[in-house]
Amino acid sequence: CLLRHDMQVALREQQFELYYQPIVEAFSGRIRSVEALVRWQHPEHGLISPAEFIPLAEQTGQIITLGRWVLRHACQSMANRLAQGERVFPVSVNISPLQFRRDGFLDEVTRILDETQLPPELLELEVTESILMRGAEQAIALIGKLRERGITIAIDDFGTGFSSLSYLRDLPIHRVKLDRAFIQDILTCSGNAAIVQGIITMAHHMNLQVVAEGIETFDQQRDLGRRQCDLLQGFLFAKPMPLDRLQALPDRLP
Ligand code: G
Ligand code: G
Ligand code: MN
Ligand code: NA
Repeated sequence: CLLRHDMQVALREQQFELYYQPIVEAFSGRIRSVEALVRWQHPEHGLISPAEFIPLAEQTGQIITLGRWVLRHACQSMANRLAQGERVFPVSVNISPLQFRRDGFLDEVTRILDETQLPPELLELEVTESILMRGAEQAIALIGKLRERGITIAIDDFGTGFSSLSYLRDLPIHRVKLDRAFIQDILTCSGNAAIVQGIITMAHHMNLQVVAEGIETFDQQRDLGRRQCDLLQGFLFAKPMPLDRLQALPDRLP
């Protein structure tokens, strides 16, 4: 498989890089954290989207090596900036279900935090509810241990899976991220607006924060603000960008 080989080369020759997208407080626009999003700068095919190569990496198992690189690189980059006295944000890293379920994931995270000296409070992990599909009890226990270490845990793409909502009650997470599919037409689709409002109300009753993804317009921002959504992310505030460009952003967006 060509891509499998290409990915091996890419890992060795550092063709991957991380972009970061700000996540802002809904009522103030203040940057509260950043999500790390991997990019592949392929020497022949140019920039390849993770939407293409993450599923492939999951099929070949290379997501384990790539995921470890992403986690280490995100932690190291933030820790370096901290050491240099620069402005830092908690960094949110996407974790594939394969990576999460693999034996030794907790040790791997612990080792990376040790080696990079990143304070655990500056690390957030984004997992999807699919981690519950096989071995929900194990997943819940692991999330509890990560949380005990001081790491923040978010459920990504919330509302798009097929799990029962009652699992939220048993998961020791900090926040949920509303999928952009619900946000896209929130102003015109009363069904999606009702789902979003229901999730926000339910999450707050469980002391969870809610992040809305894919905010592209001021009207969406205002609407989510009125619905008491806590945090917002989307092109309205900033697109994913290299770390050095984050430094140039004002405290408040847009
Ligand atoms: O950045 P972009 O919107 O193109 O990302 C497309 C998809 O790839 C999203 O679903 C995002 O969660 C996923 N993705 C981006 N970076 C990573 C990563 O480092 N690890 C994993 N597992 N998924 C990622
Ligand atoms: O699955 P996940 O939530 O990790 O995916 C994040 C992806 O969403 C990234 O690839 C990012 O580029 C994309 N994204 C972020 N903000 C917006 C937005 O406002 N509009 C659209 N269309 N995509 C966005
Ligand atoms: Mn994500
Ligand atoms: Na998402």
